[in-house]
Amino acid sequence: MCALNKAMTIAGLDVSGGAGIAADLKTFQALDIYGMAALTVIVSQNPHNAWDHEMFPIDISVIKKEIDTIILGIGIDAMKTGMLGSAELVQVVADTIDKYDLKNVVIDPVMVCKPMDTIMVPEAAAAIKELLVSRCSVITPNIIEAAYLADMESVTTLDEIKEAAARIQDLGAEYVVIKGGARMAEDEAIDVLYDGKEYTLMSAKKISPAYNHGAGCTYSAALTAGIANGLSVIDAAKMAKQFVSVALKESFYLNEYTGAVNHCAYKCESR
Ligand code: PXL
Repeated sequence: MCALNKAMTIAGLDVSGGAGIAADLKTFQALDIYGMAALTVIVSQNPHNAWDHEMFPIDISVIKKEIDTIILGIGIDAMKTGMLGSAELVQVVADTIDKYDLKNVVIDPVMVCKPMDTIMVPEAAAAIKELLVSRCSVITPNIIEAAYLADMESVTTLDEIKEAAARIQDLGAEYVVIKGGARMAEDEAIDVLYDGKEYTLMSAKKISPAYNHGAGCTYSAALTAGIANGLSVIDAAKMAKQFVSVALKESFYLNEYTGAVNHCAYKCESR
């Protein structure tokens, strides 16, 4: 066996295992990446109260130590962010990118969580727009997050997605991938990648997966893994689209409130 390439996620723990660092590390493993995680917040779900989500932030001083362990202690080929949860932590991530001159940085803005479509922590969202968009290689908003970042009323059609991608790229992101997904108006689930010059459309048949919890995290983790393994951003985005489409197709029941996308399905399919 040879050594694996390495990736870091700075994200929250979804205790139910479907989203956040759980999705990221499972996806890294499935794509032959050695994954490491700096934990930002614990999200637990209450089985006695309709799966109500509760958030428990980790102290910023602890998160800084986690990041140092990974970056100074080991080193990475690529990184991603997920739920950061506070403007203060967004600033720490921005400073970390600058201090270590990090490349291959994927920002998954995680401003909304299904089934809600409202921005969870407005100050953190504003900080992501101000501090992280211009520091990343790729940003991967869904259409709600894209509308926020692009300052548009709504983003649902393909033309609106392209307009939003151009506006976000203008804020300084090298590449923008807007995950059209099930929320978009078209018949297909289309992801739009924009590099400032050309649009690349990645389309999949819109399936009605049984469960889609964690799909966004899984997509951006697969993209990060592809980049960590040396793929171009465009090839990594195409592979990530495949990875998440298969994971959605093979999603499965966990309990009466939720189910999971299947992080093993892509590997099984390509065997
Ligand atoms: O899917 C968004 C998301 C990201 N990160 C964590 C979450 C969720 C949604 O529940 O819990 C930790």
